[in-house]
Amino acid sequence: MSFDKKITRRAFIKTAAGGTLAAGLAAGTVSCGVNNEKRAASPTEAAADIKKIPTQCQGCGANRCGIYAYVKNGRLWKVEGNPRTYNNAGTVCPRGHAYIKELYNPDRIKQPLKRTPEGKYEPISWEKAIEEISTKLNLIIMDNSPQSVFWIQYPMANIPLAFRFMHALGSPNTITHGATCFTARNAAFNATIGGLPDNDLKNSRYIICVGRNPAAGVKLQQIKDIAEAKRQGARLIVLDPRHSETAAIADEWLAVRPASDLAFLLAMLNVIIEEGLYDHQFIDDHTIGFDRLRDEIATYPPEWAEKLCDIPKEAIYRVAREFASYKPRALIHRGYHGGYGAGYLNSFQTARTVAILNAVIGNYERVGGLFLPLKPTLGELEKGGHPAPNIPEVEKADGAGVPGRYPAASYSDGIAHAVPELALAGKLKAGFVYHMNPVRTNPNPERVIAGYRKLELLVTIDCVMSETAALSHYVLPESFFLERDDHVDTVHSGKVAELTVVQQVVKPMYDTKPLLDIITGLSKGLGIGKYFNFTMDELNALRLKPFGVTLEELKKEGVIEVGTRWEEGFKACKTPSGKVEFYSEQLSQWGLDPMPRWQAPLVSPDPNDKHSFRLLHGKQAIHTHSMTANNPFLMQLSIRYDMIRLWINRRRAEAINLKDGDTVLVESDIGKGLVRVRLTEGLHPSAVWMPSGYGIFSKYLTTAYGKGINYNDFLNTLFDPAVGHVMSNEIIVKVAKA
Ligand SMILES: Nc1nc2c(c(=O)[nH]1)N[C@H]1C(S)=C(S)[C@@H](COP(=O)(O)OP(=O)(O)OC[C@H]3O[C@@H](n4cnc5c(=O)[nH]c(N)nc54)[C@H](O)[C@@H]3O)O[C@H]1N2
Ligand SMILES: Nc1nc2c(c(=O)[nH]1)N[C@H]1C(S)=C(S)[C@@H](COP(=O)(O)OP(=O)(O)OC[C@H]3O[C@@H](n4cnc5c(=O)[nH]c(N)nc54)[C@H](O)[C@@H]3O)O[C@H]1N2
Ligand SMILES: [Mo]
Repeated sequence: MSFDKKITRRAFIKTAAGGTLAAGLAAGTVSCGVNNEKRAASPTEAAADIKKIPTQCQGCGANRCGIYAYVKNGRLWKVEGNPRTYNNAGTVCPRGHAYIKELYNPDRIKQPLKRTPEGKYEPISWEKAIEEISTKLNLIIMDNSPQSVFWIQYPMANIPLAFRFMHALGSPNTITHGATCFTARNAAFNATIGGLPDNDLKNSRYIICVGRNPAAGVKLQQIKDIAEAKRQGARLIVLDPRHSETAAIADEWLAVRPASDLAFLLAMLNVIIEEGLYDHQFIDDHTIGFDRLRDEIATYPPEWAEKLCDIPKEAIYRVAREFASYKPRALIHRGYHGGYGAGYLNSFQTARTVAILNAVIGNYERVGGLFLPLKPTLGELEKGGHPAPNIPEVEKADGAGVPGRYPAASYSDGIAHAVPELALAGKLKAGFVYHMNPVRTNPNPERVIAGYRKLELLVTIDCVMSETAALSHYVLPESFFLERDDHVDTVHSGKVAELTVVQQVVKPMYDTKPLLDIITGLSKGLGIGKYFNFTMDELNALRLKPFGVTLEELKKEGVIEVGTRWEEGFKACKTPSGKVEFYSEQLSQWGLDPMPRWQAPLVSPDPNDKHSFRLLHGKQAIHTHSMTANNPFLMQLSIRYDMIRLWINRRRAEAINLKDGDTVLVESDIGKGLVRVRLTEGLHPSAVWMPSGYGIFSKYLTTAYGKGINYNDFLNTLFDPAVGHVMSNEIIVKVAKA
C-alpha cells in the first residue's frame, strides 16, 4: 500500500490535528468559549487591563510547551505559543488551548478532603490533613520499614522533590508511569548507545516511523519538522498496522502485522549488512560486535520476514536499500509508545534493532540522523548549603534495575503497575500519588483497585477527583498550573538547550497549594524538615546559578537558551565500552540476549476464530491519557466527530455481520465492554484499535463519566521479563455484535 500524495500545508494541519475544528484550534489561537473577533468590544473590555505572562503549558505532561497566558480583567482569557521555544515555536495544540479552561471547571477539588468510613469525602483543613497523614505515616514506618512507603508520579520537572522526600524517609521507592509508556525503548537505546537520542527530522531525507505517530501522539516540533523535511523533498515511510494520522501524510504506509516489526527490521538489517550498504568507517571507529551481529543477522532475510510481518519481501529490500542510500541523512524515528515503548514481549528487541539500524548507517550525531540531545545541568541545592539525604542502599521493592529481577528496567522510573501487586503482598503499606492516575492508566483496574485499597494510607495530590483520588484516604488539591510558581525546567532541549519555568498567571481560586508547600508541611511532621528548608524561588535561583540567568529574567522571557548549540560529530557514548554496542556484554551478564534476536509475541489472535482480534490502542490529537476526557471542550469534539469508536477492518467486520456504527461487545479474559465500531480499510485485519483517552469511571468527573471504554479494562497484569513493562498490546479480545 503506497500513497504518493502531494501534501499541502492546509491539508497537513487538518490531518495532524485530527479534524477540521481541531485544525482551527491548532492553527491559531482561540479565546475561551466566546468568539471575540465577531463581537464589538464593550467599553469595559476596551479599557481592560490585559496581562501577557509567559509560562509552560501542562495540557500534557510530556511536551510542556512554552506559552503566553493572557489575563483580562483578572480572568484567564487565552493562550498563545511562545515563538521562541524549541518544542513548539509559537504553536499550541488543541489540548493546550482547551486545557486552560480546567481552571474554571466546576469539578475541581476546592479544599483538602478526607475519606469517611462510608467512602464519602469530607473537607478537612490543611493543618489537620498534614498532621493526620504525618502521624499515620510515622506509625507505618515504625511498624514496618521506610521501604514500605512509595511515591508515584508523572515524570515532571519537579520529580527531584519526590526523590528528596522519599530518600529523606529512607525509601528508594520513587516510581513514574514509565513502565506503562516507554521503558522498553529507553532500555534498548541505553544498552546500545548509552542514552536516548533525539531525531533531526527537519534535515533528514528519509524518515521511517515505526508505530510513531507524532501527528496524534503530538509533539508539535516533530510535526513541524516533518512538514519542513517533506517540503525539502524527504520521503516519509510509516509502519503501522493502522492508517494513522502520520500515515495519512506519508509517502508510503506499510500495514505491518502488529507485534512483528521486529521481523521487518531484522530483515532490513540483513539486507544492509549482506549487501555491504553500511557505513564502514563509522562501524570501524565507533562500534563493537559487528562481526557477531553479521553472523546472527544472516538468518533473517526478507524471504523469512515477509511471512511474519505481512510485508512483501520486495518492499523490505527496497526500503532497506533506500534507507541506506540516504546515509547518514536517514533515520528511523527513536519511537515513543505505540510501536515498541511498552507494547509487546518483543518490544525491547524491536527497539534494540531500531537503535542498531540507525548505527549501521552511521547516522548518530549527524545532520539528518539521530543525536543525543543537549541537556543543561542545573545548579544544586547543596551548593546553597541545603543538606541532601542519602540515597537508601536498598533495592527497590518493584525490582527495577535489580539483577535477577528486572535488570534492564530503569531504576529511576521503577515499575508502576508493580505497586498494586506489592500492596496486595503486604510489601507496600503507604503511598503518595502525585499528578498521575494509575487506577485508570495501569492495566487491569480490578487488580489495581484491590491493591491500592489494601494500602493503610493512600494520599493523592491532584486537581480533580481522578479514579485514584476517589480511592484515597486523603486528597490534597494542588493549585492549577496557571495558579502556581513552579520549577525551572529543562525539557526543551535538543540541538539547543533551553530553560523554561512555570509561573503564576492568576491567583489560586480555592484552598489549594503547590507541591513544594505540601511536601514541606509533611516533612516537618515527619522529622525530616531540615531537607526542605527552602522556597521555590530559592531553589530556582540555585538551579539557575550556573547559567548566569536570574529567575526574574526567566520569568520575563519564559524561555532562555543556554550553553552552546549541538554540533555534528560522534565522539564517545555512555555505554560500558564507550562505543555503540551491537553486542552487549552487560545484557549477556544479565542473562538477556546480547544481540537482537527474533522473538514471537506473547499472545496471538486465533486465525480460525472470526471473532478473535488483537486489541491495539493509541492517542487522538485532542486528548491526553486519562486527563482531558473531562474537559467539556475536548469531549464535545469527541462527540461531534464521533471519535469514541473501535476501529475494525471492514472485511473482518462484514464477516461477522457488523455495520459501521453498530455496538459490539468486546471481551478479553479479564474484562468486557460495549462500544460502537468504525469500519475501515485502514487497519490490519488481525487487530481492532481503540482510542485510549476514554473510559473514565470516577463519578466525580461529570463530563467524562461513562463515555467510552479503555484498553486497560482488557489488559492482564503482565511484566516483561527484562524491563518489567506492561506489554500493553498483548491482549486478545473477542468482538461480536451486542
Ligand atoms: N494527543 C496526545 N499527544 C500525546 C500524548 C497524549 O496523551 N495525547 N501523550 C504523549 C505521550 S506520553 C506519548 S507516550 C506519545 C505517544 O506517541 P506514539 O507512540 O506515537 O502514539 P500511540 O498512539 O501510542 O501509538 C502510535 C501508533 O502505534 C501503532 N501501533 C500499535 N501496535 C503497533 C505495532 O505492533 N507496530 C507498529 N509499527 N505500530 C503499532 C498504533 O496503531 C498507533 O497508530 O504521545 C505524546 N503526545
Ligand atoms: N487510560 C489510559 N491509560 C494509559 C494511557 C492512555 O492514553 N489512556 N497512556 C499510557 C501512557 S503512554 C502514559 S505516558 C501513561 C500516563 O499515565 P498518567 O501519568 O497516569 O496519566 P494522566 O492520565 O495524564 O494522569 C495525570 C493526572 O494528573 C492530574 N493532573 C493534571 N494536572 C495536574 C497538576 O497540575 N497537579 C497535579 N497534582 N495533578 C494534575 C490529572 O488530573 C490526572 O489525574 O498512561 C499509560 N496508560
Ligand atoms: Mo506516554
